[in-house]
This record gives sequence, structure tokens and C-alpha cells, in this order.
Amino acid sequence: MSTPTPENTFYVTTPIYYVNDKPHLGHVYTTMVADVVARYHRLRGDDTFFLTGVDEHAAKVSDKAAEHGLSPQAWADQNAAAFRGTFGKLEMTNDDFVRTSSDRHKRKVTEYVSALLKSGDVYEGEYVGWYDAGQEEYVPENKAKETDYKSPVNGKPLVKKAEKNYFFRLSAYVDDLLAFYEHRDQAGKGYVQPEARKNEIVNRIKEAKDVPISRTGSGGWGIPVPGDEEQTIYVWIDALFNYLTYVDDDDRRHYWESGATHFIAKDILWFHAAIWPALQMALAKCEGYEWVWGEGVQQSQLVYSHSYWVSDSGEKMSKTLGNFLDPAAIDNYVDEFGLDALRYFLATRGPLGTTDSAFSPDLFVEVYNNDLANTFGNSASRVSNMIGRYFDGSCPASSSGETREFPGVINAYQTSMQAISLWAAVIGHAMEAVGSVDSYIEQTQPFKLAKDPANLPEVGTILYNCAEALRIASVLLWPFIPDKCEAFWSRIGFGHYAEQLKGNGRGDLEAWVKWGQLKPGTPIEKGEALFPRYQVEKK
Ligand code: ME8
Repeated sequence: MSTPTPENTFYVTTPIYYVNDKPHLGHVYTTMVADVVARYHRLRGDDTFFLTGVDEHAAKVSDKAAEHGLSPQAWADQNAAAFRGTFGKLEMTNDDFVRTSSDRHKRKVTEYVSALLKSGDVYEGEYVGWYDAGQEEYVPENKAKETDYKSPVNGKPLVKKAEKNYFFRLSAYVDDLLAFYEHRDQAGKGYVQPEARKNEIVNRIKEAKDVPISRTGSGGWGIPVPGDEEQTIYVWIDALFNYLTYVDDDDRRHYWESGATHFIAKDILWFHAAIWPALQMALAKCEGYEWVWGEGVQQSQLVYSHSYWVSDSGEKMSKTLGNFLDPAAIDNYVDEFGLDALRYFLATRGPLGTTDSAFSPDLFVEVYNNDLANTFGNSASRVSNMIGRYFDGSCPASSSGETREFPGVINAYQTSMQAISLWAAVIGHAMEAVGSVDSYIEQTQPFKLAKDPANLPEVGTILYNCAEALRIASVLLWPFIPDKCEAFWSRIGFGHYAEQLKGNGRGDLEAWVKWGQLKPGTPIEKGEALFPRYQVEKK
């Protein structure tokens, strides 16, 4: 095996989701995007690790558990199973599944916080704030001012209260964070993507103060501050460390060292853009943890922060608003159109950039018919039908022996995938190879030529070229629509691609997109339409 380098090792993560409730489209979306990217890297042959999971120690989890008369752990178990189940059904290829209540995670977080206490970057202090006694919570200064220092819930005066707390010395890392951002910008690979989100973060970093990282009164739900059982580590600090706890062992540490790609949405950018790298810098100063902030991390770690799925009326889909597509609604789409159609739609029409996307059922059908049924699905049927009719279902040979490589398409696809421009990769490039098959058929008219048996060698050349171009396109499309590509491969004698990729195995994209691998004489099965056209009922 080759030596791991940041170039051929890839680590991709999603946020770990709160288990106060079941998953919804927003969670499925981020995990799906990470899955497409992870599959692409495995297809290239990269040593890839894809991590997703759940965040359990939040107060809203124990509150919800109490409402249901369950222990926080029992409630977390139930919802963690729902997340795992949904991701499993959607064939996400995560290599592990984080649970923050696992022994592994708790043990490591305790070790990290102990080291930070020792180095002094976590210290004991006093938190002073406006306390709402009825709600048993602090109200931030700006909120308190808005309500004239009265409880927003019961109107009683808020009281100024001081409480023992542990703090993370974020203010000591302001200069290092700014230098890190600068360094990455100069190297042309910004830490925060898309670039447009960076400025607001940099301005906020300049003002950063130390942050409280513990709380009391969690009723034992959470990880205790080492040496102080009364205090629990704040859920966000516990959660951010997941990216490290699950790869902090001899077999997996090289993934961390290659620099993670963290997918998140804009709601949680501050934690990932400022607190997370500062925690890494602080930990790396502690004995035995230098590797946490090594070269590969400094050069390659990045946070990709996408926008929101919103409802038709433009509101963010969320658990609290209850306006999300829940697992049952997601299942309906999968039953009606197939899993690949959902994957394709989310990956190409989702809010990956800086604008929100509305989930519209009409657009879903339109995209399904235009992008999948009428292109890849239709071309695959046409070509295999003609091979069936004129060559008895046996792959013809190219009599001209011409080579029709697609270097432009393939390079552009690779560049787009590396830049996480999924839309450009698939619609701009991979589908271009499919489109070229359609226009080539229109130009050469094999169905007309075939009327004269003397033309069969020429028809054979045309159909060979078509089938081979579709095979190459299917390799590029696999991260997006894996099931249909695998079905297509098994029909054209390339079932071994699927075998090789099974169980998160690695492919060989460069070799697989080379022209001329389809073997004349191979039986080509017609099979059913890969994406049958969806008839919209007339109103
Ligand atoms: O924030 N559109 O968990 P969470 C797009 N536990 N993506 C959405 C979305 C929407 N409408 N709604 C949610 C937490 N998401 C913490 C994270 S990480 C160390 C701790 C996705 O359950 C998106 O990825 O609230 C967002 O960042 C995440 O779910 C928030 O999930």
C-alpha cells in the first residue's frame, strides 16, 4: 500500500445531529453531500474515512426525554437508532457512526479537557450574567436589554448572578486564528468555504472573548469536568471533539493528519470557524498532542458551510417549526422515484452555495424527467435496444478502431468535484458525456443505416462508441446515482466495478475512464428503463 499523504487520504465529516427528535431533510442533506464526496474519493482510489453521527448531551435531549417519561439515555438510544436507520436506508457509506455517549468518546474528551486544564487554556473562573430564575437559565445581555431586564417568559425581573464556571481561553488565540486564515488565503485554499462567508467570521474573531465551557445542573447528563463532578462540559465542546475522538487511534490517526473536510450548515459556522481550530491549536500545545495541529491539518482542513432548505414560504426547515420533510416523507420519494433520484436531486439542486433552496415537489419531478429519464436513462435504453436489434444483444466491435477520449470532460469533472461544485461536476461535465451520445446518434442515424446490411460494420462502430461513452459517463455519475450505475454496469459486463467498490472499497477512476475497455462480444442486456419517465397527471 502507498504511504498516506494528504493527496491520497481523505477524511470527511458531517455535524453530529441532536437526538432530541428524529432526523429530517436537513440532516439527510448534509450527510448525502458528504456521502457523494466520500464516494468520489473512494472511486479515485483515495484512502477515505467518512464520519457522521449524533450529539447526545444537550439539555434539549434530557428535556425531551423527561417529557416522554424516559431517561435521557433511553431517549437518545431511540433517536440515535432512528438516525442510523434513516442513513442506512439511504445507503450512506459512513465508515463509523459517532455517539457522544459512547465510552470511547467520553474517555477521549476527558483526556483532552484534562490536558487543557493542565496547560491553563481551560481555567476556572466566574460567569456573571442575567439569570431568569423561573426558567433556570441565563438570558444573553442583548436579549435582556430588549425586555428591559425582565423575564421574557414571566415578566419578573432578571437577577444578576455569578456562578463558578470553566472557560476556554479563546482570546489567546485571536492572533493565531487570524494568521491561520491569512496563511490559507495566500495558499489559495481558504479554511471557510464558500469564501463569501469568511468576512463576517474574521471580524467576529477579532472581538473574541474567552468562552464558558461548563455548566451545572445537568442532572448527570453529560461528561463531567475532570476533577469537578459538579460541572458538566458544555455540549458544544463535547460535540466538536467528536471529529477527533473517533479517529484518535493508531489505525485512523492518518485520516486526521490529512486534514478533515467538515460539512455543516451556516447555523453552526462560528463554532467550526473559530472555536474548533482554536481548540486544536490549544490541544496541540499539550504533551503528546502535537499531531493535532500538524502540517496536513493546517494546509487542508476546511469547513464547508452550506445554506438551508426552506419551505415554500421561505422559512428554514427545522424540528422546532415542524415544517420539515420527515423520514416518512423522504421514504415516499424513494418509493416513488428511487433512491438515486432523491440523491441526484439533493446533490444538484440543494443549498450548497450561499442561497437557500426551497424543496418543491414539482421541481423534483421536472429534474427527474429532464436530467435522468431523458438523458442517461434514455440513452442507455436506446443504445442497448439497438445492440439487441442489430447485433443480437452482443456488443459490436468498432471497425474503425477510433478512440474517443473525453479528457476535457474528465479533468473538468475532477476539478469541480475537488472544489465541491457538485452541480458543475454532474450537470456541466458528466452529463456532457451523456449528451454527446445523444447528439452523435442524431448525427449518424444508426437506425437508418441499419436498414442496409452492408452498413452493419459502420452501425457497429457507432453503437460501440455510444456504449463506451455511456460506460465512461456512468463511472463519473456513480457517486451521485450509484445503484443505477451499478445496474448499468452489470448489464454491460462491468459488474466487477461494483464488486470492487462494495463495502467501501476503492475504485480506479483514472483507469476506468480510459477509452476502449468494453469488450466486443460481451452480452449487453436491455433490462428495464433505468429511470422510467414519470407521467405528471393532468389537472
Ligand atoms: O447543530 N437545511 O445539531 P442539529 C439544511 N448538534 N441543513 C440543515 C437544515 C436545513 N433546514 N436543518 C438542519 C447541531 N440542517 C449540533 C452540531 S457538530 C460538532 C454539532 C443540518 O441537529 C445542517 O448540517 O441542529 C446543520 O448544520 C445541522 O443539520 C444542524 O443539526
